[in-house]
Amino acid sequence: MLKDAFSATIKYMQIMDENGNIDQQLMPHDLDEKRLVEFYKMMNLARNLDAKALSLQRQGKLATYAPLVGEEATQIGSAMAMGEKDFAVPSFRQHGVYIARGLTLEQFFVYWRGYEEGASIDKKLNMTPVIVPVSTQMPHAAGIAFAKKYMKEDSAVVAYVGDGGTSEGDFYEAINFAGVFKVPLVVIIENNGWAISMPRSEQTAAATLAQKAIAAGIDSIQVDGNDVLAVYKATKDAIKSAKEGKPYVIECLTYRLGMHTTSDDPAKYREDAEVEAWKKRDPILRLGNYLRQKGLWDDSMESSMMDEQLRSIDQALEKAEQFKPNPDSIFENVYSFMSEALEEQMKNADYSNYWQ
Ligand SMILES: Cc1ncc(C[n+]2csc(CCOP(=O)(O)OP(=O)(O)O)c2C)c(N)n1
Ligand SMILES: [Mg+2]
Repeated sequence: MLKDAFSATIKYMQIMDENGNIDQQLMPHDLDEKRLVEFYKMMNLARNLDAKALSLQRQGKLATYAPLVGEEATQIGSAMAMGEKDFAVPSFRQHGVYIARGLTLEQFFVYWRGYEEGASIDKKLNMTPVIVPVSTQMPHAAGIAFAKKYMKEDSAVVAYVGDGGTSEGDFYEAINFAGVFKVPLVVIIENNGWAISMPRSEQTAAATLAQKAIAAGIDSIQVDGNDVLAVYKATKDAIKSAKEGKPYVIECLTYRLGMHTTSDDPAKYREDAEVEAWKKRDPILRLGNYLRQKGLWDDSMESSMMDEQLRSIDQALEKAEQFKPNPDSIFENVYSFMSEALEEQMKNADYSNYWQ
């Protein structure tokens, strides 16, 4: 006998196409015009902040930085679908998620100027700091989700991982755990086409990254990651499902328009034509065109938004540049307690040349 033991399909969702046409049946009912304008402004703020960070890094005023440009819809659409009590576990490129969830621009700059104080995130914001080791945030996210369930909190965990990150053991372990223990975990795969110089096509032979969830027995979907409406709806639905004991994986198809980090030069390994093709699918232009067609946006609103955002970015930077950490902090937060050896070192440390 030979019969099908199991079969599955992966659905793809897009709500707003590249010409601004909306699939009305899928349009989320809770999105009014005001909210769409908020999405647009937040996506722009993320891009403006990103451009500033890149320019500061080039002036030697910021540490190595991973730009988000092109990935705004994936980050803002998912972050805006979360409630205050939900918990975000970003990786290292999700600056849009941080600011959409309330991290101040000043703290963003403090962190990327190299001060760990920037990583000490207000507990009320419910999110972990930047995590650079690829995919190591995933078991943490599954563990936090387990705690949310155990404590019976009305909260889902939304974790972010790159296309490359889905090849790591940590990714599989996390989704396997989530499936077994039915924890409220939503995984956003931010598939931006590249893992440094490794294209998605060479990353895995799997046809979609969403289908990796099937092996863990959890539901998944692939969405147009440059369509903020599709990302929003998928995340909102997934959070609801996760809270009901059904974790979820969402693969967002987007594109890294910039370099991997400021220490990378993508011209060495990818064609300009590919980048140009994706620029035509710019998530901000797409929503902007729609808002203009609907009479919800115009040139004067655009220029006052830009002025306001650039001003607030400059003001935050000014404050962040004045930040002076307490040198003792290099000894703190290494362990949950201070060991005798560390205490001794702290006592004997000489900071007299620290600020020179
Ligand atoms: C465990 C580990 N291996 C390797 C690296 C070096 N590294 C940093 S980012 C990266 C690629 C990540 O690609 P992806 O998951 O697609 O995320 P993206 O950078 O595209 O946002 C690699 C290999 C690392 N930080 N951690
Ligand atoms: Mg990637």
